[in-house]
Amino acid sequence: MKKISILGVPMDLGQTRRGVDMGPSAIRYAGVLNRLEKLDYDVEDIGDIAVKVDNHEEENHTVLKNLKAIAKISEEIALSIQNIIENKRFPLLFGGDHSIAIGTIAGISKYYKNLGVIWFDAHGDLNTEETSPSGNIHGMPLAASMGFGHPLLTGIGGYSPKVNPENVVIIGARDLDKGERELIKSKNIKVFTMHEIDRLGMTRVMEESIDLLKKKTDGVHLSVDLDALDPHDAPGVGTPVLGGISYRESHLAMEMLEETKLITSAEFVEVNPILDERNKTAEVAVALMGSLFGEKLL
Ligand code: 5AB
Ligand code: MN
Ligand code: MN
Ligand code: MN
Repeated sequence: MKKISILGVPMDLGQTRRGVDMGPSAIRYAGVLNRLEKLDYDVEDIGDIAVKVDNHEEENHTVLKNLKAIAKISEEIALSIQNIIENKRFPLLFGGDHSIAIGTIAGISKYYKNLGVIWFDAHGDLNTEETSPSGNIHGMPLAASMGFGHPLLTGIGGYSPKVNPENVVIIGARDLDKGERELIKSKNIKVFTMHEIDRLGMTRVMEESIDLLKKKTDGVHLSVDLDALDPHDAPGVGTPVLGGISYRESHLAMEMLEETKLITSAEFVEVNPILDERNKTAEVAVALMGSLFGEKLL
């Protein structure tokens, strides 16, 4: 597909650090449009989804912060995505915090019988209301997409689940909560932690991931949380964890995905320019998009 539609979601309600709502601007400022147009794509930027919270509407008998606002915005994301797909364009989203993935996947999954998901992240994002140590919904989108969690989050788009746990691959994990480990084991979710990346190398990790998803899925969504990378390479994130994926390893991963043409939608999330060093993390995100869409070194 040679047509891309960019959608920004300046969401910061899924966590408590200020600034991640400026992620879409930072990524645009880092030159994403130019970069993709140079690769001969027809790129359309449809702007940002409005993010608002009405504190009177939120209930205090749930630990889930900003639950109603996030559910409402997720429905809007899902509708925008459907529009993009119906126009036969590739949906490319800029976050915002990772809670936006609930809406993204809800919109995308309608068009695929057997959607796969590749989740680059230091975290599992597999918490539910019961297991979350923080109440922050950006730690829950992958669980919600598989049908685990609060009905207001799992039911976006009017159906659940969106993704079969067998079609999910997590890459880069190094900070998993107890409840997340239990869900990984009980649902048999494929996780390449930093240990496997160190041990097997990114080449083999990507070969195995691609192999697994190619066989049984009819579309694959790529969700990149910039905190998957090592904080030295991507410092502008709200929940950095030492010992992450290197700049080159992350590029290799994108290059291998590009070679296989496996990816049918993508999002880049958790870029927080206030915590960043001179827009470095947004620039890394844009460089990764370059590789994902076919930039070559030679
Ligand atoms: B991110 C934590 N597991 O649930 C939680 O950045 C962190 O989207 C979640 O991966 C990090 O609060 C969410 C401790
Ligand atoms: Mn993360
Ligand atoms: Mn995440
Ligand atoms: Mn984070």
